[in-house]
This record gives sequence, structure tokens and C-alpha cells, in this order.
Amino acid sequence: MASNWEEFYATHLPPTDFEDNRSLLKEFCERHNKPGERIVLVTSGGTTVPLEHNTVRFVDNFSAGMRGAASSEYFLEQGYNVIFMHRLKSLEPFTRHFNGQKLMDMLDLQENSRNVTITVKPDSVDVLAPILLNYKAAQDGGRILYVTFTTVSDYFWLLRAACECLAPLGAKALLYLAAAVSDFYVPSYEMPTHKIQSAAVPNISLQLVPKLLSPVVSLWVPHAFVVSFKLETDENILLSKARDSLNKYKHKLVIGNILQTRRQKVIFVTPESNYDVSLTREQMLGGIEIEEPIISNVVHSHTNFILGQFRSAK
Ligand code: 9Z3
Repeated sequence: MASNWEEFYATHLPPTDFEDNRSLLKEFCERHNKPGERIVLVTSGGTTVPLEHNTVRFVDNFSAGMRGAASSEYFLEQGYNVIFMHRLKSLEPFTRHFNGQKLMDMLDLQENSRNVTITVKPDSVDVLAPILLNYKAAQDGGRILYVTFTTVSDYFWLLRAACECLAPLGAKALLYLAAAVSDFYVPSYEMPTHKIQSAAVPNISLQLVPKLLSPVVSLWVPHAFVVSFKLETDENILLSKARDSLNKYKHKLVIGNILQTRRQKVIFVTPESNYDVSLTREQMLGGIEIEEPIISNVVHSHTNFILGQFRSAK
């Protein structure tokens, strides 16, 4: 019998831009599969579940994409090459700092009869310059690849393709699965083609989404360092849920967080122990982001993991 996830791929077509993205992923992974280089796959943002093939309505998963976007910047700082696999229109590394009208407010405009000059306001240069510098360094060095998904099905296709391209890197590949993935969906064959009519209250039946962590860890990238996130709203069950996930999928690390406090505190759950990573009030007021200590801890564990593999291969 086919497993749930195999059945999912058999009954859901790949997104239209899938082959283009697959080529981009392959080229990126081959180019960075060199001694001393590492690649992290960061997934970010929430997936949608369409209710109609010609989609007017969909169910969405909450996530601004801040965790993934901020983490990607810190991974780049630590020398990683980054595949930023994110929900279309969610926050992105670098541009996340200038959301809404912020960028407009940083600019000045002088106009005379001959020409228009746009300049950065002197007090904004200090803010913009370091971000622009890091952005340019990542772009010019070809160290970041952006790929996007919208639906949970797009996400499934992209994640498997990314894993296939990352597999040859072995332990040098890090998966940092911060995207908020739908737990329920309407199977393609049960979905109406056209907009659901409101003459009567529709009866929508949802099915459980297969858990992709299982083939990711055991089949697709068995030598990679896999980190997943666990999101809860009830503090009392977070640790046990995170530990259950680690026991079930046997990956390396689960980072647990509570919706309301996710910017201040997370819990690292490893096979051996668990510990909090948090910011003090002063750090928060000083503009430190929780992703900074999260990434330094993750990178430290990934380095130990690579060294461990290296020693056991000798
Ligand atoms: C997370 O827990 C992320 O940290 C957040 C980040 C989505 C809370 P924001 O994007 O928020 O900064 O606004 N992601 C994983 C969520 C998730 O769906 N996890 C699954 C689960 O909890 C397991 S893969 O069951």
C-alpha cells in the first residue's frame, strides 16, 4: 500500500513553475557542494489550503515569516548559503526591515526644472547601509536562492525537490523547517472546480495532511541535520509535544515556541536534553532579535554534528 505522502504526490499535480524551481535548486546545490561550504534550507511563512480549484477562498496558516526571514540573515552572517523557501508575499530577509512605508520615509526628493534627485536622509544612512551591504554581499556572492510556495501542495513539491538536491551534501546540509504547514486539507479530487455557492452552508470535509518529516528524515536527506519547529498556544503541552515529535521522527532538534511569546523565548529540545533560549528585557529594548541566539545555537550543534560524522568515518 502507498504511504500517505506517496498518495498525496500521486493525486496532486506539481505547481506550474515547478521545473524552473527544480533547476534553480539543483544548480544552487551543485555550485555550493564544495569543501568548507554548507547549505541551509530555511522554510518560512504559512501554507494555504484552497477550497476550490479556481480559488476564491482558502484556509490559511498563521505566520508572518519573520522567523524564517530573520534567521536567514543570521545564517548568511555565519557563512551559510541559504535556500529561502517561503510563502509568496511573506517577509523576506533584508526587505523585512523596511516593511510598509518605512523605506519611503527614509528617502528625500529634490526637484528642479531639469531633474529629480533622490537621496537617503542622512539619519537613515546608518540604518540602511549595513543592511544594504549584507544584501549586496549575499546577492553578488550567489549565496541566497529565493523560491516561493502558496498552497500546501506547492510546499510539498518544493520541499521534496529541495531535499533531492541537498542529499549529496550529506551532513553539510541543514534543514530549518520554520514554515507553518497546514495540518488539514481538502484533497484535490474532492474540491469543486468553481467558487462554492452560498445558497446553502457548504459542508467541507478536511483530511489530515501527511507528515513530511518522516520521509525527509528517513529517506530523502538521511545524513542532513534536520531542525523542526513546534508551535503551540498552551505552555503546558509545548515540551511534551516537542519531545513527542523528536521521538517520532528521530531528527536532531525541535525548537518549541508559544505563539504569544515567540519573539522572546523558545525551547530547544534535543535527544539528550532541553533548554531555553531567551532574551532579557534589556536585550529586547536594545533591538536584539531572538533569531540571533537561536542561530548561533543551531550552528554550534550543526558543527558538532559534522565533526561527529567526520570522526566516525575515519
Ligand atoms: C513556527 O513555530 C515558527 O516559529 C512560527 C514563526 C510560525 C511561530 P512568524 O513567521 O512565526 O515569525 O510570525 N513554525 C512551525 C509551525 C508548525 O506548523 N509546526 C508544526 C507543528 O507545530 C510541525 S512542522 O505541528
